[in-house]
Amino acid sequence: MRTELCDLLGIDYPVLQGGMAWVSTAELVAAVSEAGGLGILGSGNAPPEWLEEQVAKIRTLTDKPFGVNVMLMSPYADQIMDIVVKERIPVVTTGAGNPGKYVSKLKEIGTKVIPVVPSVALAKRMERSGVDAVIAEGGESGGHVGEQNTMPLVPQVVDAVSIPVIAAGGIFDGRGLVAALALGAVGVQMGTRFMSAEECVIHENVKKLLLKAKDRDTVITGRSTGHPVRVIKNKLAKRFQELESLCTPPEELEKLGVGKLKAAMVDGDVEYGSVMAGQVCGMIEKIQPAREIIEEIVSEAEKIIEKLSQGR
Ligand code: TUI
Repeated sequence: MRTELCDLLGIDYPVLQGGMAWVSTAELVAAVSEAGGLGILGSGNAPPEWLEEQVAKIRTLTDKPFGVNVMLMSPYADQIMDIVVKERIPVVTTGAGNPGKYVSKLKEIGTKVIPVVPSVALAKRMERSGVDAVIAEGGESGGHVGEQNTMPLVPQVVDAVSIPVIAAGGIFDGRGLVAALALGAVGVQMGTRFMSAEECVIHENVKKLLLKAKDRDTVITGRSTGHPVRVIKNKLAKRFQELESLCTPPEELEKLGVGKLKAAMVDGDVEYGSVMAGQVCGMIEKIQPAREIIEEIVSEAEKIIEKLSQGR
């Protein structure tokens, strides 16, 4: 199963692993890239030294292409981009903002630039700034979310730009991959599915929670702060909702969120930590190697395409 995305990025399958702070570290990134997808390191709010160390580790584990996700709200975003340039990272994805000011420098050194866009307007702006592709991510995804959902967003972005479009948000298996291709995307990005990978270093408590999760177990909090995030419902999410219903000032709510993603993913505090995950968490049934995840998705997609083409 090859699409133009495979040629653009030098990968075997049109499957990107979403860059997730505290979740997609060197081990997972290398495993996904070794299996023929594109592993993407989640730099979140990490300092530049952390990135250098992780990039060095990835390079000891794989020679395959990989990416770094730059979270543009990070106080270190400029320094992280400097390291990306210095290390000549093959692919950069961005989230939570407009990466326009970095594009020309990245293109100069041959890095492929692929921003996440939550709207047609930003997709068009990004195309004009010279990026290689966009990831149209719907609000079914985990973490920081836009307002549009994947099913209406992807075809509208596909119609609005001439560069390749990757679909994200709510994609879990071969059915999601085929649906994304049907909407005009050249591939998919999946985050939550890869949280169930053996190589994903998140705390056991989070993996157990994901295995138990059902379809209605996530909620979006933080709309009133301008930074809405989808998380698994727990005591922290409930507290957030209560405070938001009392019109608590955004600064106070922001304070409540500080350090909570690490508390969940690294320390395993699944009650008072921020367990960011997408709506597909209800489909997680097992922990398995990243290679098996990718092979399952691709073979399921191929079977579906064959079945559809035979009118069955
Ligand atoms: O970035 C993500 N997901 C994330 S980042 C993150 S770290 C975080 N921690 C606490 C609070 C907030 C974030 C956790 N999950 N996904 C990609 C994504 N980007 N989704 C939505 C957007 C986005 C939103 C607005 C991209 C661009 C944008 O542009 C606004 C503008 O400047 O035009």
